Amino acid sequence: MSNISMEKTVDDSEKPLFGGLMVESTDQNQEIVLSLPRVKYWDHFDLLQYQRFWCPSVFIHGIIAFQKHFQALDSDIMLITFPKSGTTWLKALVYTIVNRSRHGLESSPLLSINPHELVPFIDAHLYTQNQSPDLEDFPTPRIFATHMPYASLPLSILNTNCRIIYLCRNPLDQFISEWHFFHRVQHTQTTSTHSLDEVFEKICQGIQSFGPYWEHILGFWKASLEQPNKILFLKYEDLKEDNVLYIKKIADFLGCPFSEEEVIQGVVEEMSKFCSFENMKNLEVNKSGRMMGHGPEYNIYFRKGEVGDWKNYLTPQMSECLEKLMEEKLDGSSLTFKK
Ligand code: PAP
Repeated sequence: MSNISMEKTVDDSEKPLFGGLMVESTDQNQEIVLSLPRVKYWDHFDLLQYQRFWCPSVFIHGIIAFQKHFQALDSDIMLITFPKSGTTWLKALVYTIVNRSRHGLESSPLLSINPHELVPFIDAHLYTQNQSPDLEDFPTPRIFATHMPYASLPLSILNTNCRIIYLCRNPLDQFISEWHFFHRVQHTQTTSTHSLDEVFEKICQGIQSFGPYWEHILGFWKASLEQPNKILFLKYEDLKEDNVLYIKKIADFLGCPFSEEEVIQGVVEEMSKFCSFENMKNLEVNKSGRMMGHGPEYNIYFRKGEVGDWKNYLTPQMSECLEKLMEEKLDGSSLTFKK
């Protein structure tokens, strides 16, 4: 990996990309962070090789604090995704399913609050802003999100009955979605560009936020086979193909199945329409708001919402290369993706 630098300084220009203030690190954490291999990624942050994954430098202190201090409750729900695999959508769906007896769709908080605020990233938001965030006030069940790989989750998540819903996406669309996202974020802050080829080469080496992608997927896939009652493993393409079926599966998994009456009344179909790309994208809050007030604009979380958009960007050589790589890495797992 030629472009890994062992530079041991922290770049003062790193900004809290997703809004909010960053926590002060302890001397001990700072020492750990300075010893990690570092690569340049996008302009506003580097990646640090931490516990077998590439951690965005802007989140490292929040991630360490989360690992050290988070105490999961049996009733907690963790939404875990590889970035750009439909996190925003999953947050809206689970929030709506779980809170359906509190608010009907016509009075849903999602009409005026972006899913990322209702279901925060626990490491990148809560523990990045404060080493001991107050988590008491979250309504039960608490719903949190993270992009962390299975092997690096805090032990209390694994040792309690807290449930995990994992969502991933075909790697070709994931890559294109991430590339667009960082371009959009970057263009609002700097003028430099990163070519598709340049970023593609990196991801094929496993160098991307929370990558390697294949390790992330395999970690949750294997764990979900061993503990199907704890981990529900989902794919973006399946959710697109039969959203109603998967809304029911999520509700069953979380122990709040839809009643026969709800099904007859069409509650599930209504929920699916409410959380759809078209509906969410056109809500005023998602057109004009920003992550935590001054992070990325929310509209960049709603780009196209399709399966197969990679065909508009990748050459046949690139798609074949990435597909072959994923096949090799996922060999023997029986995991495949629709494209
Ligand atoms: P995150 O992991 O950084 O939070 P995430 O929400 O996973 O981001 O990624 C956004 C992707 O989900 C976008 O995909 P695209 O670039 O291929 O278009 C976005 O369009 C898609 N997305 C957001 N909301 C929905 C939705 N309600 N239904 C389907 N796709 C959605």
